[in-house]
Amino acid sequence: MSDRTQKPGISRRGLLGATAGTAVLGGMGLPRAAMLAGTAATVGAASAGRASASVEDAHVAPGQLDEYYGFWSSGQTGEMRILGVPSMRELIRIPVFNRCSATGWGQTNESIRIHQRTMSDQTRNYLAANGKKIHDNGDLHHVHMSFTEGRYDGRFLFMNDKANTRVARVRCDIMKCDSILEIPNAKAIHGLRPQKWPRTHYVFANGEDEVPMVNDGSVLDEPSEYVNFFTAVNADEMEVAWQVMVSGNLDNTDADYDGKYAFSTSYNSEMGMNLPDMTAADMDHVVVFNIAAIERAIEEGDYTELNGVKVIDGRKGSNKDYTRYIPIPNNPHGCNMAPDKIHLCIAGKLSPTVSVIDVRRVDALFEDDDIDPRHPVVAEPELGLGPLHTAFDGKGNAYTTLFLDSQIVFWNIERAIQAYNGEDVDPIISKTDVHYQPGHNSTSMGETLDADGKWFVSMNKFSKDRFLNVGPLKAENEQLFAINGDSLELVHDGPTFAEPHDSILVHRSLINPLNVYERDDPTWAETRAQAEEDGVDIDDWMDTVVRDGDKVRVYMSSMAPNFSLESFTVREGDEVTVIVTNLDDIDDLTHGFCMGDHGVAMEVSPQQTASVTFVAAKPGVYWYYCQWFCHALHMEMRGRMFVEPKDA
Ligand code: CUK
Ligand code: CUA
Ligand code: CA
Repeated sequence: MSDRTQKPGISRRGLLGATAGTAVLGGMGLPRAAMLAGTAATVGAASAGRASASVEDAHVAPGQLDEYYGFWSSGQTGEMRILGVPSMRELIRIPVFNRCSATGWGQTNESIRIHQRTMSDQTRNYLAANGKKIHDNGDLHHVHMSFTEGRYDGRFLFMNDKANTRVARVRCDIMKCDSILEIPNAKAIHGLRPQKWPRTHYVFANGEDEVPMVNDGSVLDEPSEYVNFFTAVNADEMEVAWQVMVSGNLDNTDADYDGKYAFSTSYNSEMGMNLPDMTAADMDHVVVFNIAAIERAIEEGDYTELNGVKVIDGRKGSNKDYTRYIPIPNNPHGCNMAPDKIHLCIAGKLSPTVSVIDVRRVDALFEDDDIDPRHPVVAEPELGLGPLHTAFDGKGNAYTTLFLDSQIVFWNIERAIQAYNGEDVDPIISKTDVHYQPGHNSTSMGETLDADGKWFVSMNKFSKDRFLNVGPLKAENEQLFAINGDSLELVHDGPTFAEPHDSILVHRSLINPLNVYERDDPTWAETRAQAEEDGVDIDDWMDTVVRDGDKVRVYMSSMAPNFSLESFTVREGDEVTVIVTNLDDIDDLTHGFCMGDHGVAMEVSPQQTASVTFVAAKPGVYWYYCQWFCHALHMEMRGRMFVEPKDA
């Protein structure tokens, strides 16, 4: 252990692994041209010369690094996970909407500020009435990276919370959530996608659940008064840019490669309030959002303001150029734009079909009022039972999950178009069994112009008998396949806790996180401002206790294997804030701070400042300790808090 405290500066792997491309991409806020040059060069080099992958390629020996980062959503666990692909080793979990015992996410002042920045008064009051400051659950379905000109730019990851109607952002330089945005008006943010072209200025987010336009209790069981909202989030500011009121509900969404349109599936065009009503119609629809027309409406003032948001009426029959509705069978679900820049695949769910929309034919819907609203549909292959989502290999092929059949259909888009035009061709190349009931799937770089057709992941909702029995609640199962010629070869079963919902596979050349925080990181800007007021320099060794009425601020540093304070004293009932800076500045030397018997713990990574606040309500002696194994003398890295009785 002791050699870890010698400061190597830069690791051997860092030196060996660095290329011009990764070095350029590592910095945030670099000129776009530089980032793009880096992207094209490194991805091109990595994927050149090989069209597909094989079983042998899946073996990543101990000590070797994976070629792809997999960014995974976790469904009802509310966190993001990072896996290495193709090894499928889980590398780390990034808490976002959930509370995390290890890192203190949802408990540190820094993370609570991120949670509360855009919190509405209703939410704040609701939480306060329940003795809470934040929601500590979330339902994170979809993780997507920011784009520049149709390619991942390595800056941010965006994700939804269906449970509490939020959108969050993770910074890829530190792999931490830096923003959580509560979306007004809409309910249950489900489908989420960043704009691909020219860059991710917007993140599009679908509201799935129908509610009264003003949801204050004045309207209850009157579904005819209910509406749904499509939201464009300004991805740079993490603020709502605008919303569009739509007919029917909204499920999944994607954007084109031209920056003209976004598309959303709707399974409840009926506006039903129960299952029979939601599935009554043969046709539901895809809503097309005309971005330029909507932006013009905002400029020209054709909106109403609702809870501080500019809302445009894009409902059927509003006869404006903001939206169009394309009829699609039957409770459609997945919405996936192909990297050929032309074809959008809509999975039929209750219909055994995938409807292929040619986005070049969408213009006509806005130009010609008498046109068949299905004019953009150029193929509708029948693939099997329960099609949910489609992924792509960049070679004109598509891979669709069949939930009910527990299969992946590997099919060709061009051949599906030929069949739709009456030619005698079968678009299906092969079908592969998966275990069991797949929802999402993903391919390496598959939702970008760099789709490379090497790896395929099926995220399955059931594992059934696939693993040792662990009781009534079973693991779920994500399976990795090598895309090998005309078939998918299973190379890995990955049991996971709830739930392997969705993922993206990003070439490692695009990601280069920091090993050590930069001291001017904005995460603790407010903590720094408070320290300056208290005359404490949080960048330096600090061992100061500041009393401010019944508030006490305890400033301490950590440097393996010591805290700067071996004890401090407070009075019963004081509100105590402990601020810790980790002054160690070498890779992988994280400390923690845990206050025993107070339910308080947090991560303090190299060069990070973190703080946590609690009320010292129990007189006595309490030990605080470093809860992150850091040194041979980690167990000894502890100190005492003395809580004096109030009347002493
Ligand atoms: S939705 Cu779950 S399987 Cu929430 Cu991405 Cu399709
Ligand atoms: Cu510091 Cu363990
Ligand atoms: Ca329906």
